[in-house]
Amino acid sequence: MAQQHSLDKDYVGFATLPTQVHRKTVKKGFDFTLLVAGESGLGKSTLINSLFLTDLYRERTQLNAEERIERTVEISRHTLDIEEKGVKLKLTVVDTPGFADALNNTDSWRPVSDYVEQQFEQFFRDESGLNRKHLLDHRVHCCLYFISPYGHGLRPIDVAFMRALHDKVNIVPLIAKADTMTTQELAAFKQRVRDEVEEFGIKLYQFPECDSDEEDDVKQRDKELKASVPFAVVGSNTVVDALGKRVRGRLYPWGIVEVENSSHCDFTRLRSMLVQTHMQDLKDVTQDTHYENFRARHIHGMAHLALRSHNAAQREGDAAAVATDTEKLIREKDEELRRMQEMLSQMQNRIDARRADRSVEL
Ligand SMILES: Nc1nc2c(ncn2[C@@H]2O[C@H](COP(=O)(O)OP(=O)(O)OP(=O)(O)O)[C@@H](O)[C@H]2O)c(=O)[nH]1
Ligand SMILES: [Mg+2]
Repeated sequence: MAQQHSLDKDYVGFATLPTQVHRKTVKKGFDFTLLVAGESGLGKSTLINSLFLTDLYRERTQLNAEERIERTVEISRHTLDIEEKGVKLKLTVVDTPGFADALNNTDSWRPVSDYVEQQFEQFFRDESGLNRKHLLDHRVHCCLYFISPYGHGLRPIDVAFMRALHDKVNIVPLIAKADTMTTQELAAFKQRVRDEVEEFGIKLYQFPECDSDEEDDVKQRDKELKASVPFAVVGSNTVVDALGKRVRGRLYPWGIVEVENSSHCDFTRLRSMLVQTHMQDLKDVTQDTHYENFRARHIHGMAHLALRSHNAAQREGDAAAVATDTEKLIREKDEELRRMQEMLSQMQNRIDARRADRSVEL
């Protein structure tokens, strides 16, 4: 498969983005923000590095066990400018190291949820401000949520996290370290996760329907993609030798698990979904659904707050507050009137001066 071949080589595949959107955007470049979340040690950083063929965490030092237990949720943002076939992509990866590894995990999702909200707030402020031309958009377009392969499906923390975030961000669930399961175990695990997602009313990112006029192989790939959810992934930053071929993989005494082999895991399906086929849709859903919901909530919240303080001022007979408002309004109107009068008298002076000039000439 030509596309598979290109994925196995030296680039990640976002050069197809121009076909996803209008050419004008190509010049400006694309931006995309991905957030990874899940328990510590599930391979989030490793997978991100594998996805974009880069080492985002070169300077990172390993924490000892004691620090891990005491650490709470931390959030870090890495921005990466990558260029492929003349197409620029500004990729931002938001990592949540240590998620759920503290002893008390109640509300572990809150910092991530707050982070997502803050990005909306920032965008809302910038969008309605004067600096619209240089708008920085850090809104999270996709959240890759890592599910531990060691449990029996979703754990309460997974359910709580996804339910808390599903109205704010596109959630794409992943089964971490899929190399720790056999093919049958993996299939059963995936089914259990799908059932539990349904049972707990979790709203995952919905892949759009494939156009009916698409070619058969596109339809087939789309079907496979949807059937792969939750994506089983394997990450590795080492290149190993597989029958004379250098591949990104994990070397075991009994053989090699190849990260980019679609019969070993869903890594390539996930990557091509993110960068080749669904990046624009993830951004559209973020803008049209999640951001619009935020805006509505935010504006409603602001109006509610204003109304409440107004009512409170009135109810408590706090005439002073109302009077201050009225006074302020009168002062503003006065000022406006004064400026207009000034302008008028200047105009009158100019007209008078011109008339005087003309009568001298005559
Ligand atoms: N078996 C297996 N091990 C993996 C995989 N991905 C990463 N690892 C290993 O798991 C360990 C933790 O990987 P990280 O990428 O640091 O995990 P993380 O989720 O970023 O952890 P925190 O940053 O602490 O939240 C490392 O020793 C990796 O080599 C995988 O797919 N399979
Ligand atoms: Mg990490």
